[in-house]
Amino acid sequence: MTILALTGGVGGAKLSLGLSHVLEPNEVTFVVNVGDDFEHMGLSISPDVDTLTYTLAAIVNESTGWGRADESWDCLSELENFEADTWFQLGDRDLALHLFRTALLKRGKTLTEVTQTICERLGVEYKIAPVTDSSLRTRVLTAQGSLAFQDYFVRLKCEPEVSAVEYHQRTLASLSPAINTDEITGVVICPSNPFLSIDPILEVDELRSLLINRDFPVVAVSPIVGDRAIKGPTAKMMRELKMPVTCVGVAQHYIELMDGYVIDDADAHQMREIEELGIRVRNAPSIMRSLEDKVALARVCVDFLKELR
Ligand code: FO1
Repeated sequence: MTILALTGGVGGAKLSLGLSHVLEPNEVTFVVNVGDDFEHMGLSISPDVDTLTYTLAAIVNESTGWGRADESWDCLSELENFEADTWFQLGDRDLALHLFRTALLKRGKTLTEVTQTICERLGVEYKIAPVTDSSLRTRVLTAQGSLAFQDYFVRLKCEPEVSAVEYHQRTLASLSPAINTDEITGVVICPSNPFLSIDPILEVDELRSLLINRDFPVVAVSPIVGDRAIKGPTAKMMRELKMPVTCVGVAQHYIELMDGYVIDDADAHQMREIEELGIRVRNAPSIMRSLEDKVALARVCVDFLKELR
C-alpha cells in the first residue's frame, strides 16, 4: 500500500500527523505544496514543507501551527533595530534550518534531497516530498494587482479581494523523484486551501494526469465546515471567486479528481447533493483539535480508500 497525501499549510499538516499514526512510513508519501516558497533576505523559504516537517518531528509551534516550538526571536529583534524587513517572522531556531537549507541548495542539492536530509536530522521517518524541485510559484490576482503569495498571505494578511490565482512556471515543473507513481493505491487530498495549497500541487502535469486517469481511489476532506473555513482565507476567497461557500462548492471544484469525499457532521444534510455529483460521501467530525481527532479523521480517510478500492 502506498498512499499519497496531498498537503499544504496547517490544516494539511494536522491530518498528515493523523495519517502518520495510522500508516507505516512505507505506506504513505506526503506530497507538499511549494507554491508558497520564496526567497527572503537571501534565504530559501519553503513554509509548507517546514510546517509538515516540524509537525511530524513534534517540534511545531502548536499555537500558530507553523514555525518552531521553544522559539526565541533575538535575530528578528536585531533586524527591527536595523529597520530591516521583519513582516515575515523567522525565529532563531527556524533561522538555523533556513541557513542550512539555503547552503545545501547553493551547493547544488535539490529541494527533495535537502528535505530528506532535514527529515533525517530531525528524526522524521516519513517521506516528505516537495511536489517538484522546480520553482513553481503562486501569484494572487487582486484588487491591488498581482501579488506574490507571501505578500498576499502574510504581508497583506489576505485582505485584498481576489479575482484569480495563477501558478508561475508551472510548465517547467516536473514531479519530484521522491514520488513513486508506480505503486499508488490511493490518494488523500487534505483539508488544505484548494486554491493556495492543493491546486499548485495539481499544476504539476504528471500528477494531475495521474489523478485524472487513475486506477486507484482519491478521497478529499472538505476544508469548509458550515459556511466557514476551519482556518485561513478559504471561505473569503471562495466568496470573492463567486463560488458557493459550502462543502458542495469544494466538491464541484475537485469533481474530476475525486471518488470519495469526507465532510463534517455539521454538513451531513448536504450529502445527497454531493452524491448527485457522482461522488461517494462520509461524514465525520473534521475539526482537528486533539491528536485523537487527527487520528480518527485519518482513519476515516484510510478506511474509505479501502472501501472504494
Ligand atoms: N505566517 C504568518 O502569518 N506570518 C509569518 O510571519 C509567518 C512566518 C513563517 C515563517 C516560516 C514558516 O515556515 C512559515 C511562516 N508562516 C507565517 C506561515 C506561512 O506563511 C503559511 O502557513 C503558509 O505559507 C500557508 O500555508
